[in-house]
Amino acid sequence: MMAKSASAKAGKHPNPSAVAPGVSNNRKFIIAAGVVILGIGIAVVAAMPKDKPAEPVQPARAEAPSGTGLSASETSFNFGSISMAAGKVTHRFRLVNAGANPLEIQKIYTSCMCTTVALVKGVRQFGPFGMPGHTPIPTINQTLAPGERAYVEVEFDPAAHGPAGVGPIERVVTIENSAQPPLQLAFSAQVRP
Ligand SMILES: [Cu+2]
Repeated sequence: MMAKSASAKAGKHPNPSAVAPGVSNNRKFIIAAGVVILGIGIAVVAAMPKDKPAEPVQPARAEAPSGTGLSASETSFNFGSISMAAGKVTHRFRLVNAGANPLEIQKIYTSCMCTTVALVKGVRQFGPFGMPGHTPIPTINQTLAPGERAYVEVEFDPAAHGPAGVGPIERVVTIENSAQPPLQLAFSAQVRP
C-alpha cells in the first residue's frame, strides 16, 4: 500500500528506492520556494513603512476638529491674480462655534498693515482692525453660542506696499478666543501692477 501510493506521487519511478530522492527534491523545492516567497513578503513589508511617515503631515493645519470650539469654513483662501490698479479686495471666512459651550472671540488682528479684518456677527460689525503695533487692537469679547455663526471679513489693499508689493503675497488673520489657541486664517494672492 505504502509503496503504491509513493510510486503514484513520484510518477514514472516504479522502484520505491528511486522515489525517495524525488520526494526529497520536491521538499527542497517547496522549502526553497517558501523561503523566496517569505523573502518577497519581508521585502514588501519592509518597503511599506517608508511611504507611511509622510501622511501625518496632513492634519497639522489650524482647523479645529469638528465638534470642538471655534471652527472656520476654510483656513486659507487664494485671491488668485489681482491688480493694484483695481484696488482693495475682500473675502469672508465663515466661523461657527462647533463646541458644546459658549465661547468668546476676544481679539482679531492681521499680520500686516495692508490688511484689515472685521468681525460680522448678525447685523453688528466689530472693526476693521489692523496689525498690532500699527493700530490699537481692542478687546471685543463677543460671545458665540453653540452652533452660532459669525463672519470674519478680510480686506487686503494690494497697493499698500507700493511698487514693492508686486508678486506673491501671503497674510494671516488671527482670532484670539476663549475655546482654544488663537485660530489663524491665511490668504494669498499674486499681485500685479
Ligand atoms: Cu502688507
